[in-house]
Amino acid sequence: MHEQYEPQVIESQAQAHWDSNHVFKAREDAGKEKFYCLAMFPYPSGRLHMGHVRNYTIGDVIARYQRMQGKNVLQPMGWDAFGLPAENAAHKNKVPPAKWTYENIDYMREQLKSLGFGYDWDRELATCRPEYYRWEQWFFTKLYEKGLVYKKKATVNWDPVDQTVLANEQVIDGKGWRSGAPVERREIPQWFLKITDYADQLLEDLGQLDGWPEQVRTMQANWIGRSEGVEMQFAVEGETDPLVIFTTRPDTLMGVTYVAVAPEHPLAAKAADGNAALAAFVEACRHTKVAEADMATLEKKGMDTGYRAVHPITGETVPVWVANFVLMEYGSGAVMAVPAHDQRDWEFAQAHGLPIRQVIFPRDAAEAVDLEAGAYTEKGILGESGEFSGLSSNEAFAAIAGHLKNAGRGRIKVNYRLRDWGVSRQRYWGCPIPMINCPSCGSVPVPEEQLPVVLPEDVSFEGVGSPIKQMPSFYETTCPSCGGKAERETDTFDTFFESSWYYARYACPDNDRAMLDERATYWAPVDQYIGGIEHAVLHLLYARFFHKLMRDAGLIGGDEPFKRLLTQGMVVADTYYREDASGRKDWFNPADVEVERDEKGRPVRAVLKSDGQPVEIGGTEKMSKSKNNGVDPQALIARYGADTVRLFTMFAAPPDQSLEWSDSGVDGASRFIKRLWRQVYEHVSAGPADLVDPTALSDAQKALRRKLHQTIQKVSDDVGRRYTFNTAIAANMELLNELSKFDDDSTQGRALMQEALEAVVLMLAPIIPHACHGLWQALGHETAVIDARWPAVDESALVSDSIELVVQVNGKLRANIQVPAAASKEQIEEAALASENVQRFVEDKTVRKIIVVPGRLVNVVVG
Ligand code: ANZ
Ligand code: ZN
Repeated sequence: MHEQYEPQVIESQAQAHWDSNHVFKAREDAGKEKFYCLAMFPYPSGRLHMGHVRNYTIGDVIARYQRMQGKNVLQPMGWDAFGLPAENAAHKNKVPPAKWTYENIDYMREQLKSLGFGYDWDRELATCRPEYYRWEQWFFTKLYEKGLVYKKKATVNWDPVDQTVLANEQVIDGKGWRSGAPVERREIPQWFLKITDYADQLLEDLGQLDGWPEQVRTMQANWIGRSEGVEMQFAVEGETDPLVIFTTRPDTLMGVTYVAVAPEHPLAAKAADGNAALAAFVEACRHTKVAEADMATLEKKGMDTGYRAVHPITGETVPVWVANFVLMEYGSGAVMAVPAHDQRDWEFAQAHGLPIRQVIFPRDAAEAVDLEAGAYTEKGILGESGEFSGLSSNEAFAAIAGHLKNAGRGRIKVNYRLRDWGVSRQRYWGCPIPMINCPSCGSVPVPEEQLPVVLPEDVSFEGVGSPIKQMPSFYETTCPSCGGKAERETDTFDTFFESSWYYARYACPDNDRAMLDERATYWAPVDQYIGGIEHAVLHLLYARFFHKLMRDAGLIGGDEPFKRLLTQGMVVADTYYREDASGRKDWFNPADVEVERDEKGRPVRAVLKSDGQPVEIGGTEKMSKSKNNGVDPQALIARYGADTVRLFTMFAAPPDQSLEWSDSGVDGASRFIKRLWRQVYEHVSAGPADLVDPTALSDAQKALRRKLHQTIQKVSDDVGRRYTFNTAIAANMELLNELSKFDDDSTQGRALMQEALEAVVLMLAPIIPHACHGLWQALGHETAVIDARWPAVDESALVSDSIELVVQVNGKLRANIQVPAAASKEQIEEAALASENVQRFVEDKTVRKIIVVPGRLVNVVVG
């Protein structure tokens, strides 16, 4: 063993051992309990950032721990390789997106390898490869046959100068990112997946996910947005078709004073025909479309259509308005407005002088309702509601729904906020949608034997828009159905499509005859999934949806893809900047700044290293390019080794909380590994050690062994159940401190040191696997630590056979002593008097009496 800890040497030795023995190759084995550990795969942006390092270290620690539990572990890695940045880079550097992507993958793969992550690289996949995406093309055509795929017009961002569709991120302040031209909204035909058919299951099955953070389940539930209400019809005077509305509060029906429709509603269009002012208003709404989330705070604009709607119970008529806060995509695009009890309706009524009529009254008659200030939105008791007056809101829900049903004017209905998933993107670097548009047959799926539809990779990126849209060799084809001339779809899939099923494909990435096989059923579900909270809704919802689709196609078992989910916190760091006269901020990387800190480690003053002049301190923020506060993991690996980087990221914070970057923390992690190394070095330098004989230990040895097994117990719980790797590391540090104070060269002393150091090495092996690989060998093992088992707690070492007693002299606390649990009164008295501190207070005085309170204290009375 080397005296010095040399990370570069140790790390390449350990990695060479893992590689040549294929230790991370996962094989299906029905006789062994499997554990599938997956961290969300990266987009190959060019280099790893600290967020990746943290994510993948957490995954690797869990995977290695589970392996030490004897489980059959699968930990794969791959690339979420399609997406817009590759196209942007292509424009900027004139390299085809494919080349850029593959080069990035090659570089980042080496980075991951240098961090020592235990991946089964034989299962590596990249979603931009035809071997991968052909199966999602195939699956899409199957879903089309099942009626789960359809085409409809949807709005896109259109750049009128570049004549191209823009992704949302390419629209900056309403203008195209390249042309700077104001972006228009256009309606074009696009493909949709019927995720709404699965809304109820997606909601209900959240109940199975008790291994997910509550917060994520709530976010998904809110996104799905189930609401139970009543759908009813208001006849429109002079029209044959009634207006259909959806309400969650049928109890407020007698308080309706107007009806409102969305600007896109057919009735609005009809009213606008011949009404120039209304037509202009409808047109203006189309241009200022707002996100659904902003609807509540929107200024309530609207116009009267002139139509009158007939109340389905009273037969009274109320005006029909067009209102900008009514969404065409939700319910039926029309609402019954109850300004007394709905805040949006109230604001609209206030703005347009419409009547407000209270029909819900507080249960507690003393409670005041101020309809001048806003709507009264609570449930309560009905009043001014004819035959329904006196009912509670809940009773009235049923009574009014029943009444409408009998009259043939309504029914109870469940609505979901969830919308069908639009998967068409007008981008190049994505998976081609496998459809053909035939002038006579319409949309025809590409037949199975013609798949994959391969995306040409060798393209020039001169013009704007997607190259395949200008490439007849790509889009010209014949119709599979009639044999006539036809054109391929040139849109590509939303990249969430690829990431929705990759976890399953890792089970059988080499299958060139089927999307999935029985190996997927063996490995599914993922036992532990790890990734960022930013994916709480979309990615995780789409993957859950896809799993159910694949299940229903008989391709995989189980209802859910991810059994447990860990959402890791952000990596944050201090920011530094200077502001110029125009208020523009120039951000400096923390590595280029000299910082003075207060006793709590907070920066108080900072100067730029290059010019010695002060810079402003901007606070701690998520590492990002825009704030220039990122730390490059590669530089750290080069300087300290991978184990230090891994140890720091796991020690600095629990995995689900933000991790504050600190140079001194990294130094500390490095020093700890060196200390551990030295401790083992000193121990093994003295020659081999015997096995511990628990019956032959002194009290001090027993105490240390108790500490050791208490530590194993705690760390097993921290790593295995609580996932608080930081406290697991802290417990090992504390134990190592005790060990360094334990100076005992006796046979049992050295045996105990051997037992303890082995346990520390095993407990740290998932976190700093390279150092532990070397240390395990140094401790005399023939087999590698990667094949070792997690240390077991020796329960008998935990029971203490000595107890602590307090010793008083004349009633004042003077010492604590350890005595055998079975000690006699005489032995206890003797031990108390023998204590150094007690002797100091007894001195030459006479001991008059000794009182022993068993199990608690000894009082020595002197005089
Ligand atoms: C009358 C009413 C009275 C309502 C009241 C609420 C309170 P959730 O829970 O989100 O489903 N609504 C229905 N369709 C709409 C659309 N297309 N655009 C905007 N708003 C719409 O909410 C359903 C409620 O949202 C419905 O119940 C309706 O207003 C409104 F005291 O009807 B309510
Ligand atoms: Zn045809």
